[in-house]
Amino acid sequence: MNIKTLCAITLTAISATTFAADIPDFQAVDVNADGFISLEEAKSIEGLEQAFTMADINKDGQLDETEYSEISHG
Ligand SMILES: [Ca+2]
Ligand SMILES: [Ca+2]
Repeated sequence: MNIKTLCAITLTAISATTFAADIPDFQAVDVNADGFISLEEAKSIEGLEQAFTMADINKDGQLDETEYSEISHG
């Protein structure tokens, strides 16, 4: 493993930890209370837009509570 790879892994770990600590409750992000977080709703949370695609496991373009908990609780 070279130093560049190590740095990238470390940075990813740090940002993931920081993000998990700051993430609000599902209900707080689901503004229209339809049980899903849309990309529009995700945009209001700093960092969530970037994590959105990765977190959307079933690729339906929305995050359900299970998918959201994956990023909010690690
Ligand atoms: Ca919603
Ligand atoms: Ca989804």
